[in-house]
Parts: sequence; structure tokens; C-alpha cells
Amino acid sequence: MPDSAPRTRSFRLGVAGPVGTGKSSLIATVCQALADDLELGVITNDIFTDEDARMLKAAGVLDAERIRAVETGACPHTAIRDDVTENLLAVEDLERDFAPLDVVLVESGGDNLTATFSPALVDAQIFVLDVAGGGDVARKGGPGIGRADLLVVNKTDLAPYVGVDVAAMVDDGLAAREGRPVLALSRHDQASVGRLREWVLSMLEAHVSGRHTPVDPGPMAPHFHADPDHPDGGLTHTHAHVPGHTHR
Ligand SMILES: Nc1nc2c(ncn2[C@@H]2O[C@H](COP(=O)(O)OP(=O)(O)OP(=O)(O)O)[C@@H](O)[C@H]2O)c(=O)[nH]1
Ligand SMILES: [Mg+2]
Repeated sequence: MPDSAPRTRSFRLGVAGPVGTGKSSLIATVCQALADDLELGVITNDIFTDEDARMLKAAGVLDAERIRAVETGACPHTAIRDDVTENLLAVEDLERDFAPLDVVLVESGGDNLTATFSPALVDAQIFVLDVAGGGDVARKGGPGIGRADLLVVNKTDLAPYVGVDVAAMVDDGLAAREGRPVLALSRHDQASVGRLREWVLSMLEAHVSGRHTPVDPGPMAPHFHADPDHPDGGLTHTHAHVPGHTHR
């Protein structure tokens, strides 16, 4: 591409992890820490609502027009792995409307331990656990814990109240990740927010210079979504990439 051509492709950064571990809050923190230095956009994924996008808009960390919701209407995995079309279009719309964007953050719908992004949608991904989910969660493994570009152990300020040893949880994460990074984070701990900011900047730099190759953390394990409106009490579907994988 000639130097004069407009740069339209952003660094696309996914944020996945179980329900309530602090994905939206982490995105708000990243926006707050980098909005003065970078052009940012956010896409949220929710099954039935645009709650996360509304929360982020209310937080006032970014112009509201730069935050858009994709309502997946189904299992969040479908929209971030199996058929990423709707998300890709949403990212590309943002990139076009606010060109040039440096980073677009994509929040996965909150789910269980197994949701990861397709590298067709994001260039890198963060998997978020929190101390309130239990100190042994990092030992449970799975594609996000093992192979996301960054594992975050979030809400470390709550550790004393839930009896979790943050250092041990970080060590468990490191052991599961063969040298990939783990970050202990609390939005109330500025030093940890600074480390998150540095990680995002270093990944952006690696992406722009062509040193970073997006990797697929791997397919999800079988899982189930409770849904009181569904006749079976849950969403039923099959993921094509896991032969015979069906929810009931
Ligand atoms: N104490 C503490 N609470 C936090 C921190 N980060 C997030 N929270 C709280 O954790 C709760 C869930 O945060 P969210 O950011 O909405 O979590 P989420 O992963 O986006 O949730 P879903 O999208 O519903 O899966 C909220 O009440 C936040 O205020 C933190 O660093 N410390
Ligand atoms: Mg959220």
C-alpha cells in the first residue's frame, strides 16, 4: 500500500472470559488509560441486550458513537468464532466511520471458561478471570487460560475478602501457559493499570510492525446455556468445528 493511502485497518483486540469477571470494566480502564494517545473504538457482544455498550457509554471513557453493540441472539461463541460476519462488519463500520482507528476492542458475551475468539475476528485476545471466581480457576485450564495472548487475574483488591492468594493464582496461570504472560489487575491499583496499558501498547506496536501473528487458542469444550424461555431450559445448537458437539 502506498504511504499516502489511508490506513483503515485497526489492531483488533478481543476480551473474553466468564460472566462478570470484569471484561467491560477492563475495556473502560484501557480506554481511560489510552484515549489521549490513541484512536479507539469498542464493539460489545451480548446475547439479548446492549447492556455492556450502554454501561461503557455511561462510563464516559470514549465518545458514545465509538461504542457499538452486536446482539448475538445466541451462544456468544457463535458470534466470535463460528460465524464472525456480524462482528467483522461492526468492526469495519467503526474503522470506516472513525478512520484511522488504532485499536478496536471487542468484548465477548460473558460465558464460561471456553469462549475464545477466532483469529479471523481479532489480532490478539485477553482472557479475563477474577479472584472472586475462586483461587483454583486458573488451574482448570482451557483454551483461553492456556493460550490467549494475555491472561488477566482481575479484581485483586477483592482477594483478602474472598481468601484468595493472588500470587498463587498467577503462578497457576503461568504454569498453564508455557511462558505466556499473566497480569494481576485491579482498576483500583494504578500500577497494575499501567502494566495493562504497556501490554496493549506493546501488542499494538508488534502488530503494526508485523512482528505479531494472530493465533487461535483452540476450540471450546462442550457447554450449556441456561435459558428459562427455552423448552429444554437452554439454548440448543451445534458447533460445526467440534464434530458431534451438541448442547441440550
Ligand atoms: N472490586 C472490583 N470490582 C470490579 C473490578 N473490575 C470490575 N469490577 C466489578 O465487577 C462487576 C462485573 O464487571 P463487568 O465489567 O460488568 O464484568 P463483565 O465481565 O463485563 O460482565 P458480563 O459482560 O456480564 O459478563 C461490576 O460490579 C464491576 O464494578 C475491580 O478491579 N475491582
Ligand atoms: Mg460486560
